[in-house]
Amino acid sequence: MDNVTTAIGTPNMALIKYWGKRDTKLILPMNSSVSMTLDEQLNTKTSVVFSKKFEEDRVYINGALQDLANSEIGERLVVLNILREIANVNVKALVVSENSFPTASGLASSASGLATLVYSASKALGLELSAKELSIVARRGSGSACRSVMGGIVKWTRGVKVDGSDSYAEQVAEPGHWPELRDVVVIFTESRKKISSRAGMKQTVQNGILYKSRLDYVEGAVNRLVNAVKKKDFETLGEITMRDSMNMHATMLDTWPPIMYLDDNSKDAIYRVQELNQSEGKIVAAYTFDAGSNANIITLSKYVGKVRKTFEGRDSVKSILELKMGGGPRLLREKESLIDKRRMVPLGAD
Ligand code: 2P0
Repeated sequence: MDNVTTAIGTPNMALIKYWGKRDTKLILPMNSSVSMTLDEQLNTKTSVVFSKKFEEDRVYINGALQDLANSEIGERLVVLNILREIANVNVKALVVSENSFPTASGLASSASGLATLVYSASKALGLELSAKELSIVARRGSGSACRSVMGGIVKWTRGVKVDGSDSYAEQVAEPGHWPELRDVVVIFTESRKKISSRAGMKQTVQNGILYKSRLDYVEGAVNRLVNAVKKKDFETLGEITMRDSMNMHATMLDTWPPIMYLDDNSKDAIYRVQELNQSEGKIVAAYTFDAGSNANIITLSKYVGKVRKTFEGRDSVKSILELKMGGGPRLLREKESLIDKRRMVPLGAD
C-alpha cells in the first residue's frame, strides 16, 4: 500500500465493432470484435495510490474531482472494487488521470481511460495479472477497454458463459507483425457526442430490426479479418473494415428513435476514400467511424501521403493525425507521477 504507480495507455480503433450488450452489468457483448491498439500520440496517463489514510475513493480526471455517487464514471469504477477483491484488501484509492485528447468525442476516451486505470491500479496493489485477466477486469469498466490492455491487433471474444469468464481479449498480432499499418484520424469536431455509446447501443439492441441480421454475419467476419491480419492481406482487411462500420451505423439508423453519428463530413469522407481506391484500382484505404463523425482511415504507410492529400486543406478538417499500432499500457517513472507523494494529493493541488 501507499505505493504510487503511474501508467500510460492508449485508445484502440475497432475494425469490427462492438455494439450491443447481452449483459449490461457484467458488460458482455452481443458479438466479438477486433481492434488495433493505437500509439501514444493519443494517450491517458493515470497515477494511482491505495492508502489506509483515505476515507473514500477520489478520482480526478483532467483536473476535475468526479462525483462518483451521481455519474457514469462512478459505475465504471467498479473496476477498483474488483481489483481490491482480487488483492483481498479494503483500502480506498486516489486516482489522478489525464487524457491528451477530448473526452467523449468519439476518440475512444473510455477505452483508454479504463484500460490505463486497471493496469495502473493492478500494479499499485502489487498484482501481477495476465493480459487476459486484465482484460476481464477492464471489460467491467467499459467494453472496448478490454481491447486496450494489450498492443497490436486484438480480438475480444464474445463468450457464451453467463459469468463472463470466457469473454476476454487476446492479441492476434504484435505491432511488429505489420508495422506499415496506419490509422489516419481525420478530425472534423472535438465536441461531445449527442448520445453516449452506452445509451446508443442499448437503444439499438432494444428497438432495431436490422440488428438481428448484424449478429448473423459478424462472427464470420471476425474470423475472416483475423485471417487477413495473419496474411497481411490489406484489401480483405479494408473491405471488412468498411463494411462493418457501415453495417453498425445502419443498425443505428434503423433503430427507434434513430441514431445518427455520421454527418455530411463523414459521408464526404466515405466518397473520397472510395474515389481514392477507384483511382488506385484496389483498396488502399478503408474508412471506419465510431460513435462520432470523425473519420478513421486505415491504410498502409506508403499510401498515407495520398490519404492526407485527400483531406488536407479542407475547411471541414480541423486536424489530421497519423497513428501507428501501439504496444499497450506501460508503467512510467516516478518523476512522471500525477500525485504528490508526500501530501497524497494531485500534483499542483492547493
Ligand atoms: C467499439 N464503440 O468497438 C465500438 C464502436 C463505439 C463504436 O465500444 O458501455 O464505451 O462502456 O461498454 O466501450 C464504445 O462503447 O461502451 C465502443 P461501454 P464503450 O470500439
